Amino acid sequence: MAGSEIEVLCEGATLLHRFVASHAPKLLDDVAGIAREASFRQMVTPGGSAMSVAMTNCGEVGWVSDRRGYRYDPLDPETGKPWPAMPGSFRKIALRAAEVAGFPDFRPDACLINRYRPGARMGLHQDKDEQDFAQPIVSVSLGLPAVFLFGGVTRKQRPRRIPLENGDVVVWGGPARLVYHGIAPLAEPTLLDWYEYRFNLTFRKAL
Ligand code: MD6
Ligand code: FE
Repeated sequence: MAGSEIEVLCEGATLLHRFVASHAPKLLDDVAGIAREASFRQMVTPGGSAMSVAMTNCGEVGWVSDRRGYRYDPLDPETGKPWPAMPGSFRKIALRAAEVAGFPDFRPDACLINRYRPGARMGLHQDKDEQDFAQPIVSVSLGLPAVFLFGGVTRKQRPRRIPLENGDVVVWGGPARLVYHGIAPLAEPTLLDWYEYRFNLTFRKAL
């Protein structure tokens, strides 16, 4: 985590290049452990269509979507059981990244885990299901590369296209907390890619 390049995307949003690249195998192993208890599933939007991204969660609460809307739920609706605990490795990295980016008091209680196959995408959205917008969001990219779409606080602003690689961490908060963002359809892997999927860990203080 030492010496990685820091790029300010806008006031409040920071990209820490390759910040956790050396920890990727351990983090992916922890993802596999979580998925054994709470499997990846394609959730349904309130509009009724299945999302192309498969999701699971760890932590005190998990982000879920269904016909009724978006919410944080302490129980996995598929099993009726609490979400797996947030691994120490996850928490440590999230706190360290937040601190480096200028948010020393981050207290994440939720970690959404997204899994993208080639072709999967996430449309432009704001993260606004959390109670306290004073807390930042820490977002860790693992596996296949992706293009992050990074817009403005209104939907009208045309998004910038920011390449994200294995081990990159984006931290945003403050004036950037409600910026519109998304992920462009994931490209097919090339012969030089090691991974089959992109995983994204999104740490938040939800409650
Ligand atoms: C993703 N990320 O990277 C989707 N949201 O797979 C997000 O939606 C996101 O990266 C809030 C803050 C950072 C993010
Ligand atoms: Fe988001």
